[in-house]
Amino acid sequence: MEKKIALITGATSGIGRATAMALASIGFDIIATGRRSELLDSLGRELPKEVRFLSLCFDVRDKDVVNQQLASLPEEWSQVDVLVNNAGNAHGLDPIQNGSLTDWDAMIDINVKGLLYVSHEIIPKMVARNSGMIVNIGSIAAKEVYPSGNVYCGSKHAVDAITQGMRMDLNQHGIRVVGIHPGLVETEFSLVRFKGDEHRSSAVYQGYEPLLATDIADTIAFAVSRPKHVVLADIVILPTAQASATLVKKNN
Ligand code: NDP
Ligand code: 8X3
Repeated sequence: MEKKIALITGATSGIGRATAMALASIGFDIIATGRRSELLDSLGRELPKEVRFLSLCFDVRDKDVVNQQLASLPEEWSQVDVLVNNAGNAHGLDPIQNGSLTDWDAMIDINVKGLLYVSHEIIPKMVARNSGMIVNIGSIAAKEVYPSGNVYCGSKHAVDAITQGMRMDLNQHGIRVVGIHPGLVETEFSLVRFKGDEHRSSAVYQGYEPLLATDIADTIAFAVSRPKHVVLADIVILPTAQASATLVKKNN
């Protein structure tokens, strides 16, 4: 049987990296993207030898580069069966009146426009084949809003709306669209949000057991391996200690 290809954005760390490993372990060849080429290289070295691996180093904010990288995929990589739109982050956690335009641009440009730029290159080829799956990584912040989460929550609500829209428009082409919405997962997420402040970022995950990137990756692997007549359309995954975006039971 011909091996299938998964393209995972933001595969240099956290959920994306774990997803690349999980999909490789269930038989996918992997296209991994991100901006840190050395981390893409180390992912390639960790994958089993029988897994074909292509790394593409680019910033999802640059639509010309996204087009250049994805429109001209080598023939043997051009049929992407599963696209995991994972690249994204929060930048800052400030009340709206103190918000930074740079942070707002980053979140809208990466989480929303970046997802669209990548999808724009891949979807037409799926439509031409009447086959494929798109997994969009939203968040509990796509379902709820929390204080000072304003623009991040807005960007993830947009991902949720775009995911629903994709499912409607691609339905007639047999393309399955999955929304995955994690709660608190311990990755580099908070380190990026708090601009490298390790003390502040590690505090986010103290006093309870957060999700691991592998918890999300395992769920994605389960979703992509369902039979063709099944789509896990919308999945919220929380740590047991978390009841909502604002309610986490801590042991202190
Ligand atoms: P990480 O910071 O560990 O990973 C983020 C990934 O996105 C990295 O691989 C990073 O790669 C990539 N990325 C960020 N900006 C860009 C860019 N401009 N161009 C290309 N790639 C980029 O965080 P997570 O693994 O936690 O986050 C993955 C997704 O999960 C995000 O969409 C996030 O919003 C979502 N999420 C995370 C949760 C959490 O609690 N951790 C909960 C809910 C959702 P590089 O820096 O090399 O470019
Ligand atoms: C990441 C989870 O609650 O920090 O999307 O927004 S949260």
